[in-house]
Amino acid sequence: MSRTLAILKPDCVRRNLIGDVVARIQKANFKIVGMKMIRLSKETAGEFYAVHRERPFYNDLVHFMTSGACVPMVLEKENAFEEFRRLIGATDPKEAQAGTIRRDFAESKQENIVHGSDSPDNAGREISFFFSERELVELYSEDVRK
Ligand code: 3AN
Repeated sequence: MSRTLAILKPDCVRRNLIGDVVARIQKANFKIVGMKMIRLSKETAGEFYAVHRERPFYNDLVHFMTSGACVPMVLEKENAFEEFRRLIGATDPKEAQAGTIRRDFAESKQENIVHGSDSPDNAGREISFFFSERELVELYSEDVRK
């Protein structure tokens, strides 16, 4: 079992698509072990996307990611990061395969509904960027009602 970080981006939240996207994620058998709603500051969004600092779209990306609420989630599945990248599809929704989340919901390369970590190392880094260990649910420990 491995974990990956997903972020439902401000376009997803603004367009009332949280439920639709979460349904796709659950239908694909990911287990949600962490989830919250946040509004990113310019500093936090800039730090999260620091690898893209030199790219021409960096300022617009930070502006977009701070434009409304986001929903970061920690997802668990075998081969989580690969499986999730497959479920969301290519960065550009026009290039994303039929049936992927971005193909079905996204409007542009920038406003593309959802983020997914692109390697196991980045998944680890990105999960700890948004969540402390105590915010993540232990799904497989004993039933807490007992
Ligand atoms: P992905 O999210 O598919 O891993 P990255 O990591 O290359 O894509 O890019 C991070 C984010 O930057 C994308 N999710 C998208 O919002 C934005 N982005 C990437 N490429 C472009 C582009 N050419 N024009 C505008 N925004 C872009």
